Amino acid sequence: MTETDVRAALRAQRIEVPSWAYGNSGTRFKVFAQPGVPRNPEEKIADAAQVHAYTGVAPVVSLHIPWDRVDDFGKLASYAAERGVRIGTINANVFQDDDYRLGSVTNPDPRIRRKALGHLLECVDIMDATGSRDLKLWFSDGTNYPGQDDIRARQDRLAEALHATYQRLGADQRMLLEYKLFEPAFYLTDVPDWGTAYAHCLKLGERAQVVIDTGHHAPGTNIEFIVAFLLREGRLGAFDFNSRFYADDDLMVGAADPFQLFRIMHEIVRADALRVDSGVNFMLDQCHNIEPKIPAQIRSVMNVQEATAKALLVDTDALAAAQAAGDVLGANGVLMDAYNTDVRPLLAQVREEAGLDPDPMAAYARSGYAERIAAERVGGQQAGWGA
Ligand code: LRH
Ligand code: MN
Ligand code: MN
Repeated sequence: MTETDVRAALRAQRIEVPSWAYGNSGTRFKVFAQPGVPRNPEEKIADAAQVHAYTGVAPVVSLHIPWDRVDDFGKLASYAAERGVRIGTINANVFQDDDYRLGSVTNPDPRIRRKALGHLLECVDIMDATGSRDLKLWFSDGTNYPGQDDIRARQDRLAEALHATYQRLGADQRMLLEYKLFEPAFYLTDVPDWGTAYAHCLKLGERAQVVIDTGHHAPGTNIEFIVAFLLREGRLGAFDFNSRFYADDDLMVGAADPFQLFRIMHEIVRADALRVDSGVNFMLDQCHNIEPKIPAQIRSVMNVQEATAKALLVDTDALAAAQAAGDVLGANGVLMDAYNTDVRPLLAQVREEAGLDPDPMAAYARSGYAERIAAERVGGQQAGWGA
């Protein structure tokens, strides 16, 4: 790839941000309120628009329902457009209702299963109103004790709900199924891994795709293998990017393990899946419990850009030659050369060429936006957890 091609690919890259990153969040021990956090979905979108204004690559905001419920989603979409962004993925939420204690779509009680399915279908109505392509499904469903429920029956119930939801999708809409090893269920999770998600998606049809949330694996899992495999099968629909040290920490992507992020982006570039029309959606799914939220989102976007730039700089000819020759150290050296390149000057140049400040963090800090929202907004909304 020539340097011009690399710069063009970086300019064209798109990263979607989550509405919930801008609200107050925390752990089950404490939610620390921050000054100026959004009081409603409109203000979350306004904050997301700031991230796009300074990075130029984050024009899409993902919603979580009911956290972002409004009366008129068409109007919310117009509001987003006025701010220079658009509404992207709609995330369903069947994990915060007392009825879901024993599961949502896998619950042994058919009444509760119907209620959960009703919510999933309502999310597709919302997609119709916002013009969204993707419905993202993550189920907290699972059990805490061996014998608590029948593992196979729960898979049947899950398949039934997925099928009904898939049937409701419009021709241009997709269903993205997200897996997670554990939490909140501690013994069994009904969609615990990519294999389970992939098998359900295969049965549903081409517009059912797997989501990789980078924080949802056992420690030591080779995530780039999963990326490569799903890309090869045409079933990688999206990422929820974040980083983790222990479990589902939801820290800033690229903070815990920038090398892993580079390895993931290397597989993306290798499969030519960086293109906006590749079908792979690159989303952040993070919480900023102690750090200021808008700068943390800007930093996260920059971290993805840096990993991407390094992946684009891999000398693919030299890598292929070393691999073909069985040159173990040579091949590894090619990859490490790219990873160890300081790409910050290149990205600064890309931003300047796009008419942006080369330093988005400093530009945002200078803008006075943080001080303005702190003064204007009183009584900010919690992101969703424990609300
Ligand atoms: C589950 C998850 C999923 C939810 C989000 C808030 O852990 O990653 O994507 O929608 O967190
Ligand atoms: Mn997620
Ligand atoms: Mn998660």
